[in-house]
Amino acid sequence: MKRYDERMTATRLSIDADRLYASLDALGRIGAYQDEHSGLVGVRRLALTAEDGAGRRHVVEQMRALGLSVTIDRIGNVYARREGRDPRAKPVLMGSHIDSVATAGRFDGCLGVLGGLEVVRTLDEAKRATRRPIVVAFFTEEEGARFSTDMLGSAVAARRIALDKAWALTDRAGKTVKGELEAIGFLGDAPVELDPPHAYVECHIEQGPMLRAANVDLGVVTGVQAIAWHELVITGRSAHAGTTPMELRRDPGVAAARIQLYLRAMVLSKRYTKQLRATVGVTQYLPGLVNVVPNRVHTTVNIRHPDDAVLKRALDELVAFYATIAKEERVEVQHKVTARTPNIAFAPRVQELVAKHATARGLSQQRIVSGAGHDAQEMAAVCPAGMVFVPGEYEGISHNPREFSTKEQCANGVNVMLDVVVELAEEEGV
Ligand code: HGY
Ligand code: MN
Ligand code: MN
Repeated sequence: MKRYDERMTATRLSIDADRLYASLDALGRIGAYQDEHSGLVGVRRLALTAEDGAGRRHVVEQMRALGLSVTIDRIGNVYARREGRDPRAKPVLMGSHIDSVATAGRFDGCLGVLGGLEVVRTLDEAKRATRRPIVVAFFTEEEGARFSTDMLGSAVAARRIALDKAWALTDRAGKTVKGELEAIGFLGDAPVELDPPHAYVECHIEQGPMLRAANVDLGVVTGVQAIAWHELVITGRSAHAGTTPMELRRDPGVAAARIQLYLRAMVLSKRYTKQLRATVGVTQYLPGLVNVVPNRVHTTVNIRHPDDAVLKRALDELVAFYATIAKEERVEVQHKVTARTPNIAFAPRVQELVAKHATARGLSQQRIVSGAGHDAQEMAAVCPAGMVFVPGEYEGISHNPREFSTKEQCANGVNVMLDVVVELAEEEGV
């Protein structure tokens, strides 16, 4: 009996890069919008909107056309199963997300889902059965851009977030996750608790500059950094912009500005190894009028660090500063933690498989920690999980219509995912 590696090299399959790229374009046309800043065509498929519903139906149609059995669970996660020689064996799962931020490109998340379908197509064309079933999944609201917490669907599947809590989350218009799942026809009836798969592999764009700058073909992802999201409501007192002396003001806008500058000082300080990344992405002044001192400010803080213990220290300092600001500016600062995940490490075994198959394909590679959150970090709680990163052009910009990876970059990543999945799907055991 030939060793796996010999057999594998002999029959190394490769995906159809044109077909993969065309499928990314086709999905990217659903929810396409003309970006007013860049003039580029971007993607806007916020979770559980009509556009997300259309994107979901488009992908489910492809899953069914491939003869996969499709299951939709109660948080709207979709799993498409290709049977294996041993239907009782735990499946190998590939997946990601197809919901997007409001100013997205066509690669973020979609590469992992459509890449998974391309792996299935390639195996089918080669009449290549695998011992284990293979499942391609997409998870609900990975971005957190509408319902305020990221990796929602995969966190429910991995039991980190309870279903009823997830269902009750609301967007800014007060619409609930459950109501919006129903509205787009994806409130499934399958249980959300995922039976732990044999392993999970996700191919995703890096969304940053490192791999392209190092001129390597792909990233072997070692883990994901620690993440915390806060939503703040800062309440002061509205007043006339002209007649109110500065010393009488209780201006939440000044408080919000001081918080943003304080974050900058924390990032630059040595206390956090200069690896802290802090972003204020949303600031809304109310009533938002040129001649009125605001009475309320809604703002968000997104803060991350490779080491959760360091992030914890930073969060303690930040929350203490909220209290200082409240006192000094005589405002009320309420903050809610809307997302909080520790840094995680991916399974060394899966990392080694990614590295081995990249080498076997003659692809250059480097280890990299993910700065972005991913569904894979939730799957890592229930099974050996890993990621293949694909470089991006234009300094790897993402969450922006300029997001771009070449056909070859995408094909390299999905081919390595194919190799890793096929090897995992032949592994013995339950
Ligand atoms: O925000 C993130 O890290 C991811 O893109 N959801
Ligand atoms: Mn993503
Ligand atoms: Mn994203």
